[in-house]
Amino acid sequence: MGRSSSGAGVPAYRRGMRDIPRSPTSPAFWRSPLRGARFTSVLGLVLLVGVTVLFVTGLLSYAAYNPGLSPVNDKTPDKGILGFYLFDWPTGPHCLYRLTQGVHVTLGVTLIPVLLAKLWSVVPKLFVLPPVRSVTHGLERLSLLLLVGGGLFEFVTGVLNVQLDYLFPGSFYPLHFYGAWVFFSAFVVHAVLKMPVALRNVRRMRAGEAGEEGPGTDELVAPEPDPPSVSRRGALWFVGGGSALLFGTTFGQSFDGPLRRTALLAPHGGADPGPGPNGFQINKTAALAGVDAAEASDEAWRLTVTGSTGTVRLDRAALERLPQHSAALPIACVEGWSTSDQHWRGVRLRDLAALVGDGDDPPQVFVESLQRHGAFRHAALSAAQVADPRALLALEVNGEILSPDHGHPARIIVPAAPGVLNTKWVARLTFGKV
Ligand SMILES: Nc1nc2c(c(=O)[nH]1)N[C@H]1C(S)=C(S)[C@@H](COP(=O)(O)O)O[C@H]1N2
Ligand SMILES: [Mo]
Repeated sequence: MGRSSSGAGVPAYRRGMRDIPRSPTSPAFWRSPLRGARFTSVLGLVLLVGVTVLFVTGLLSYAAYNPGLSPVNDKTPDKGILGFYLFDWPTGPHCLYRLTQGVHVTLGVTLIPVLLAKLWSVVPKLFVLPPVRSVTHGLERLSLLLLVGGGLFEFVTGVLNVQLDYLFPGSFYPLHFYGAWVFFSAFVVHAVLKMPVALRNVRRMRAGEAGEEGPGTDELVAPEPDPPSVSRRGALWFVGGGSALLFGTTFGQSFDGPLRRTALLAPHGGADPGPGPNGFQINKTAALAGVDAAEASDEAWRLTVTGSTGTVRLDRAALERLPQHSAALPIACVEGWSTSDQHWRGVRLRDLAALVGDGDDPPQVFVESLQRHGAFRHAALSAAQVADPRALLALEVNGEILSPDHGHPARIIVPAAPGVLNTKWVARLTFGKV
């Protein structure tokens, strides 16, 4: 091992007093005394738990979009057997999506330092020669390619989507969805192969055993390490500190008020919502969505409702004459941010279904906004969502008329659903369609 393995013809340069091979394919090129199976094992076990939670909450998020109501909500029509697990997203508990998606995004951000440290800890293996020693070795390396590539892809697309406000509105869902399956499949193979060793390493470490860690037994350990500037334990604390910092500047996005201001890394939406009853997070302002103020005025606006017995058109006064109901529900965005419960007031979706002959066993509904361009101006709600007594076409929030940015004259609000289904500036409801 060591210098001799740099091989003939590999140039060496001098750093301090020692010759260091210039080629990363030589084990002696890697000098950090931190690398070793134990360091890698601790990070690996953290990721085992964390990535599994990310995968499950991610699949849940996909189910929450009502992908069965294709093609309106489903952006992944070719999902095939990957959709085997899908189920009808429930309408309770009312903060369900706030919880699952808050965990998904905040945990994903928090795990970034762990992922990077884990990759750094095994990077010498990438350069091992010969690249393929046998068929099994080749297959193992191929699975690592999917693992590392898939993992980086999922983290990068996730962060871009959160930070850059739906960077790829149409294609993010299929990309992140298929990527998740590739990544997680490779992850399961890797975990099954490595978990016994990782657990043994961590147990030994906790028992304080010196063990026989060294160049001979542990291929991650540098054969000729530089003198340590920080202990392994110190390095793990450093990674944990990075995660704690990201967590501390992200989790506030799931709350209102002063806590939200601690969410320095969270996206802040299209506008400062300001104070007052309408003063909670805004995803896209009326101006950004290109909603015409004249069209959305109480005088001009009409709601068109279609169902089995035909179509009715209602103006605001007619809607206000229908029974008004209240529901305390949050907005919970796929980007991970959410609000606390807001007090919405308006007409029940099932009462609107009853106006057009669909009151007894309300079917799903296709919702269309005044908005003419851009994503999220349509949504499909399931029959269970229409039937829920808390599902409203809201006219007011927190005791005040909806502001233009929150969807005046009327918006959908549904318990436990992702924010993207809570269509603003609603113009048309078609029951039984989709
Ligand atoms: N017409 C329309 N409705 C919409 C959207 C939109 O872009 N256009 N964005 C949706 C998304 S992604 C979210 S998270 C919520 C946010 O609601 P808020 O801006 O009132 O907080 O509105 C939803 N309703
Ligand atoms: Mo959203």
